[in-house]
Amino acid sequence: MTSENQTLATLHEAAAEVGLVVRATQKVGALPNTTRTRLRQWALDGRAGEMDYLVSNTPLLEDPRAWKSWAKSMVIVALPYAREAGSFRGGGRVARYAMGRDYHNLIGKRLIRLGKRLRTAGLADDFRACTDAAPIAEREWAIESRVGWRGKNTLVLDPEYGPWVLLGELLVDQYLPEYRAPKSRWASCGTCTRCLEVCPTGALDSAWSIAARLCLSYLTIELNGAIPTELRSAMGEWVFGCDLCLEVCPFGDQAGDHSEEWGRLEAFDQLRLEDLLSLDEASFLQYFQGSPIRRPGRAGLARNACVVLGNLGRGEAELAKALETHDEPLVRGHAAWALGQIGERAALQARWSLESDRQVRSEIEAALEAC
Ligand code: B12
Ligand code: SF4
Ligand code: SF4
Repeated sequence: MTSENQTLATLHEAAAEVGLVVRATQKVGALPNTTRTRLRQWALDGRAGEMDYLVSNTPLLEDPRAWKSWAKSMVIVALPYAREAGSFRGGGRVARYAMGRDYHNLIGKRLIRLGKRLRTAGLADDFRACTDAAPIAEREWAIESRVGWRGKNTLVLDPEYGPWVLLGELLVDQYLPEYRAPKSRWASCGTCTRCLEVCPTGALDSAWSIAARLCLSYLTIELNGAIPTELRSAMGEWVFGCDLCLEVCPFGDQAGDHSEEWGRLEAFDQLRLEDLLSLDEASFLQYFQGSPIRRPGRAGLARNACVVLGNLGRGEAELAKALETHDEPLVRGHAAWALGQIGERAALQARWSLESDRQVRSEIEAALEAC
């Protein structure tokens, strides 16, 4: 065995020991010029919404050495997570990646263990585990290294699991031999446009590019303030994230069920959407411990639940109580909108003269006009 093959064998073995499969190793450097230009243009076009970190991180995204000057190689992993569609008890859909353990923890910890093993084997000294929350253009690197190809929904499509894979990388300070899957496993979207057609907000306004500020995943998870009124109906039943452009992708049809590995958060069987409106901070943190659902915070999740209840036309009593008593004006405002959708004038009128927050008052007025 050559020393390069020996190194790769050690790497694959170490990865298997920590529950990962190495999909590629790649030399770290600047992304190709065309990709860098697209990244910059995307930010300039205002498609990032409030995610300013994507815009300010553009130089780091273009070349990981601007972030970690010691980085020489990148090990890329991709974990399948396909599973049954998820929801809260009685409805309110949740993106499948969030139905079980938080992938940031799961992949992150495994990558750290891999890094330690590489250090012991003399293949790394410094290393950094990355998954999602790091200034790395993960899909670009996965595509560069042939882990998969770019779908029109902008996601990396894996030959086996379609869009149902989560990506992670380990940056290391030593050169590892390059390893890539053969390109023969690649396919392409061809004439398919299912994801563009199914997107309820028009976020996928052109193939291979997303207006993130319109995506339900952004609106329900990343956005801090009010959800723009004109997009609330398009949320349908989605209370956290959205999987529509993954569910329609034919490359995901044989992705299998990986729920056993990821587990299932008990809160989804215990809580109804209505219950989210009255959670206090301590119970919110307890129910969603170790879950990505914590990301929008207690108020953000209750805000989303109000919109979905309005769309489903249920939960009048809980919405009226939230309008009257919720400590967050953001939630009171969205409860007002939902009551307007359901046609509950009495609750709106009763609150209008008592409400002191200007934004909530204008939500009540708009809701009264809408009923
Ligand atoms: C910000 C972010 C979001 C944003 C923006 C999404 C996006 N598509 O960029 C929001 C909040 C909307 C989001 C949603 C989701 N996300 Co997200 N997200 C990220 C994050 C942190 C950064 C992505 C980024 O930099 N976007 C910036 C722009 C510039 O990317 P872009 O629109 O794709 O632009 C490129 C292309 O348009 C391309 N391009 C444009 N025109 C053309 C033309 C041609 C011919 C070509 C070849 C290329 C091309 O050039 C641009 C620059 O490269 C990554 C993790 C990471 N660090 O990379 C995860 C990540 C992309 N998300 C992920 C997931 C799972 C999701 C969701 C499925 C979660 C959910 N169920 O709700 C949805 C999917 C929505 C969708 N269709 O993308 C996974 C995707 C895994 C995969 N298989 O690809 C990632 C990689 C996280 C991870 N570690 O696994 N996400
Ligand atoms: S996740 Fe939903 S809202 Fe976002 S691009 Fe896909 S279909 Fe559209
Ligand atoms: S749904 Fe069709 S167009 Fe969209 S990513 Fe999948 S194969 Fe490509």
